[in-house]
Amino acid sequence: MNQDGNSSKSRRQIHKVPPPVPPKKPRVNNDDGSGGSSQELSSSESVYSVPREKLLSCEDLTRLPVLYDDIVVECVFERYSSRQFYTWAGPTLVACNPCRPVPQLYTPTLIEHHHQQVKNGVDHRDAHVYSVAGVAHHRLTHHLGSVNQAVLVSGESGAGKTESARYMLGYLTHTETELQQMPKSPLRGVWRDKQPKDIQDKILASNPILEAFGNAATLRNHNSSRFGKLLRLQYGGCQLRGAEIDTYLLEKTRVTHQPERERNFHIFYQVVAGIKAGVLKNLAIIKEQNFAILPREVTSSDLQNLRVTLSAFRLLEFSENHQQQIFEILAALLQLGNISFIQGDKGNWNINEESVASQKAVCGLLGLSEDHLAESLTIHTISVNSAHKTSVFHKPLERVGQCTERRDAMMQLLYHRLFLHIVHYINAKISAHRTIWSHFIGILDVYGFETFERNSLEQLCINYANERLQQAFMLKYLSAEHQVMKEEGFLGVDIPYTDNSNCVLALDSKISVFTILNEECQLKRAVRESEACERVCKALEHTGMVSAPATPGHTAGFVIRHYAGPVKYDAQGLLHKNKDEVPLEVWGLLTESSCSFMRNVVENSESTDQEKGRRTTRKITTLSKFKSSLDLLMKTLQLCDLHYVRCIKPNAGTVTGVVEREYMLHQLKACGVIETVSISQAGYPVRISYEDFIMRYGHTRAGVDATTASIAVAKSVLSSPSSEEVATSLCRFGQTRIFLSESALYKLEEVRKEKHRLGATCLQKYWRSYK
Ligand code: AD9
Ligand code: MG
Repeated sequence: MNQDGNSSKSRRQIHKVPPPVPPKKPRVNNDDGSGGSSQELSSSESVYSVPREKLLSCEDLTRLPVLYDDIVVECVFERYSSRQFYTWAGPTLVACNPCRPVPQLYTPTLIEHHHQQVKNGVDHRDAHVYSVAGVAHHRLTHHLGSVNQAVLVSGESGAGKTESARYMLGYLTHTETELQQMPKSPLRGVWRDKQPKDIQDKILASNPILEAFGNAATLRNHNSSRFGKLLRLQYGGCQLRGAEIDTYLLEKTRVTHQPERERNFHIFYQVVAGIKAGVLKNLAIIKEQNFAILPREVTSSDLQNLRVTLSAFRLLEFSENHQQQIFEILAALLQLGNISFIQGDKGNWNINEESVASQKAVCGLLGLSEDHLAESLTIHTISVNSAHKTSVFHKPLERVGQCTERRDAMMQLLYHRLFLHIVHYINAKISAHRTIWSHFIGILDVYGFETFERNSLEQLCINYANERLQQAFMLKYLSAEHQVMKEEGFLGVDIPYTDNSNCVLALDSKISVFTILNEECQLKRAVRESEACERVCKALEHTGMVSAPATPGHTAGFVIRHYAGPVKYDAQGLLHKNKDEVPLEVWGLLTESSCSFMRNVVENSESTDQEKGRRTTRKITTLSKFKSSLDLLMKTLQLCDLHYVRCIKPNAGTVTGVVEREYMLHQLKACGVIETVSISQAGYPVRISYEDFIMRYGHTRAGVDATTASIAVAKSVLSSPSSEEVATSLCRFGQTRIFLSESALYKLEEVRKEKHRLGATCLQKYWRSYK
């Protein structure tokens, strides 16, 4: 029995036998630190001969003696089975979701342990998400001129991205507190405007609020993030000064439509639970009322979570009045969802008598006139411009679907704007003034690659984001590494990798899926969505990345060959969602509200001219907005040192104790871990030009001519007694740069620091004592 009381026998039942014939020849890791060379196994050697003990103790996949896909997954699998949920793949951390609480993995003692490991520069740090946060923090505060840091957390839905991001934030805020409290800390007492603990608590409090408004229970994850998030922790003078949150693509359609057996955003259930328990009052809702937009039951944990949300609101200085105004909008949304329509004598549509109470409640809560609300939802207003005047005509909507579409558009707009308002307000409370911070550590938690039976615009955006991040990963890491190895003259290093740039081009270049779908949305005439998809297929078939759905009679759409596998996107709803139009009638209604808070929420800076009812020649589509926000994100990431946490789910249903090996392998391949393993064995993470190297470390060695940068001079710097170890095993000399391991860098930095302290004359003495 292991610590969880699970017998190893039960695990074995799902331990599948690996395929007998490997599809590729495995590489043998020569493990001598020289890196680069790879050999083929002789036919007599078995690829399955790595003993279990060796797999279990192998904390870094790049140190496996046999670098073969099945062995890599076997190693992750065996470690997972023995409760070792983290494994390195070179600099990337593979984080397997334990699918159960493991509090002993996330204690202050462990934070301290990892902090010390990073600080002491030990070469082999324990695999843990704390270590990733620790290295990012250490690089920002200690190394070679601070550089912004970003940790990219990726993986499928339910793989553990949000939890990993939360633990990293926990590490960074905890470490900060420790630093502040150290008696001799240079940071003690430097805070003027805000207390450090105060700002940390506020940053932490942003999580429960954003999760209440942006997360929902789905079939894959009971707390699924329905938006992407980049948290940037702002540092000035090595101390945490504040933070800023960027959000991406909130799944606003969930407010009105939830997939079967899934829930709406948590906050709606919290509001209803709060009303029932008498915690929330004066929201024009009676305790017994049911709501069409809440498909599943309110549970006792919703009330508990409401209390957490409320205390986070208080911590972030949302006044009682402000909170009440937010809850009023949420209550109005619940009531709006209950408004239905009935056909009148003349074929026109009216608000159903049964929902008049809801209509009254909505108007009371949002400061609207009842007639204006009814009109906006059921009547089409047409303005015709002639030479002298503009004439306005009213025409009743003909189909009930048009009325519900109006109502849904209003609800989605209102909820999305409320979400943005809350993010904006939180940012105002937690972000530091630009003059007191210079660098940041970003933690990016975005939705992983998605493929369902039916995929729509949301999946297209999400998968596009993943393609871009994967591309950044490859450009900045894989292909760059490849290039560097070649340029530096490390021959024999041939690193094959999957280049997804063709897919990205097919999605967003001049003639691409995005531009064609956007063009179709600009047309004045109504366009059939299936025809638009046919155009996409025809125009892009030659790229090999886009094709028509294979099965005849299948619903219209197109298939894209993503790096993680092909995905078929349905035509239905694609253009409608891309247009994302707010009917002018709805816009007019909301902006004429007597409630100034509501008007402010709706008319925030993100409103486009088009939404404000102004005439524009081009419509801003969902795809173009999303692409712009991603371009901005990629620009930000380009200025950062990137760190990767690849989250892996042991099984599709996130069930405790079940491990599906094939499924794990699929994820390891899809997120590039397998490729990272091949590449990482070839290089050393720290690379410095000879010029910089000599400038920084040249004067630590007496007799070195620090004005000449060359391999020979660099070698002589490293030829001191204390650096012999560095010279022989922890560095390599390329054509233009020196390649160092983390521990080599640490040793050199120590020597340098000591040199400054002791002065040049004492240096020789230091060399001896250091040894
Ligand atoms: V989604 O794309 O937002 O749907 P995530 O964010 O990848 O997804 P999340 O972090 O929410 O997944 O994790 C899903 C669930 O797995 C959590 O609610 C926990 O129950 C469980 N989990 C994930 N990571 C850990 C962990 N390190 N320790 C314990 C975990 N449980
Ligand atoms: Mg999440």
